[in-house]
Amino acid sequence: MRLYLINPSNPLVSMVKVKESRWNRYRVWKPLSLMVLAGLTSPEWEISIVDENLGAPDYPAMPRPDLVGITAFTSQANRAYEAAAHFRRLGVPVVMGGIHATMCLDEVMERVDSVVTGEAEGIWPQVLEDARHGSLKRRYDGGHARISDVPLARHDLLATGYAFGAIQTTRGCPLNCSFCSVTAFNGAHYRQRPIPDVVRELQSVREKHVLVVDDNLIGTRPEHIARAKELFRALAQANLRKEWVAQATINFADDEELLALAAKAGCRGVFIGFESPTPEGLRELGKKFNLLRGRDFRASVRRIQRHHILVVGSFIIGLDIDEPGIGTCIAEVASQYGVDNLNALFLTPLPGTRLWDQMKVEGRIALDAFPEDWKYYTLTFPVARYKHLSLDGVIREMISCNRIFYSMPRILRRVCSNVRQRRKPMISLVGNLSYRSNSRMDCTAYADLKRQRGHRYLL
Ligand code: B12
Ligand code: SF4
Repeated sequence: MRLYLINPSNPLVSMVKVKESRWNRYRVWKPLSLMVLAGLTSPEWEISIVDENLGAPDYPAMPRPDLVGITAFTSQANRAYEAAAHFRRLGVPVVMGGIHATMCLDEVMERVDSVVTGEAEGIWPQVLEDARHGSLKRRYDGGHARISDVPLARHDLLATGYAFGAIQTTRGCPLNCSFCSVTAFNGAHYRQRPIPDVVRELQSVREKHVLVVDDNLIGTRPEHIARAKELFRALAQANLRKEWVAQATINFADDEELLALAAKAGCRGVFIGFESPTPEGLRELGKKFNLLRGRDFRASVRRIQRHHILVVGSFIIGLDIDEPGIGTCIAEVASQYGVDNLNALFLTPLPGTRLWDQMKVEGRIALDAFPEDWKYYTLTFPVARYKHLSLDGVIREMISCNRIFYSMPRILRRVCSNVRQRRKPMISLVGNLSYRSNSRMDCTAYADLKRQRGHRYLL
């Protein structure tokens, strides 16, 4: 029995973009979901993982599979449907799962044979069994998996050539910010994988550099932090010589022992959502965690960096309180905080979030010719009507934010400080140049967007 597991291409991260800028090599990441599915698949299936981001596959020249499984973030949905249509024309059953299939069930059901919502661990073996007997159901619901059921992902199945490997150590997030789909999809209950499983899996990752995909590596409560420390101790003891980057909330900075252990375990960078430079903005987004009284973001960033860990700060442009000048304000605040990279994104209503419900009711989703328009849901396009910013206005804010933060003098200043503090100056330089080059390419993309969809922003 032959199974293809497909990660559809996305213009944001595909190799096409890598040809435009070689820095983009560092933005093509492994589709961990498919490696996990492969880990759940019994040996009678011969599995090929096809990552279309590595280049367009020649499906007609490939042997006919017995089953196709497709994953997709919302921004990949269109290409997912094209791939599904190709295999369905050949009479091959197609199953789709992942975040988009879960949040847009009806749309996906019209385009594939079977949909799996939620996490796959509890249901995938059943799907395969049904497929083997030619009795696939139209819909399966995996819900939230028991964390001990998460298998070791099949890292051996993907080609080399990626800059980073990938691993997951926890699922879920209790914070439920208005713009984020994680709590809606993975639940508010924070689930941590057994530490021996994580260590064993990391041993099987081929790459030296690894992305820990957890939404919040350390969690929020004392028992979460205690477990994170235990994990870091185990990783250090296993001496795997991996260097990794992860996502965490700002409380990562509050515990010196945690930081020291993380660094010892190989942590070299952390991605932190600051989201908005003002308390009003944080309240609007429901990011209450960042509102802790007395929190000094600059001091927090410095504490993390003292452990030779790079900090990437993420901010969102287009909030209801954002007015002209927000782009400059974010660039200045991010520089004041001292982050090594700034990742500025447009406020985007993703299906399944509270923000989606609110904007839909208010008639503010401008790009809503679905499924075609999903390709713009990369957070790098303004897809909504913003309260105080027109289409041109919000684009101007994004451009000025990136121009200021990624000006050559500021990049050089940051890299010099990385050299002084012995904090991976080469990685910092590559990161800064990659963001700079992409923000330049984005300007062309905005011009195309305005030409093709500009009229849709007028109320
Ligand atoms: C790692 C990650 C990335 C990596 C991508 C790596 C990759 N190629 O997969 C990078 C950094 C590149 C990335 C980029 C983006 N990401 Co991202 N990312 C994540 C993150 C943190 C973890 C994903 C992951 O690997 N999880 C671990 C695996 C095991 O879980 P899983 O993918 O959910 O898979 C399970 C189930 O969904 C299911 N399943 C999945 N696929 C399939 C397929 C079949 C057939 C079946 C049966 C089951 C099934 O089974 C799996 C096992 O239980 C998630 C948050 C999250 N918790 O999911 C956000 C998340 C997926 N990203 C998100 C977004 C918005 C993006 C971007 C569009 C924007 C951005 N700038 O961040 C870009 C664009 C990417 C693109 N390709 O278009 C949103 C997606 C929301 C949505 N509706 O699409 C999420 C949910 C975060 C959020 N804040 O809401 N991302
Ligand atoms: S943005 Fe981060 S902290 Fe907020 S719900 Fe999503 S994963 Fe949790």
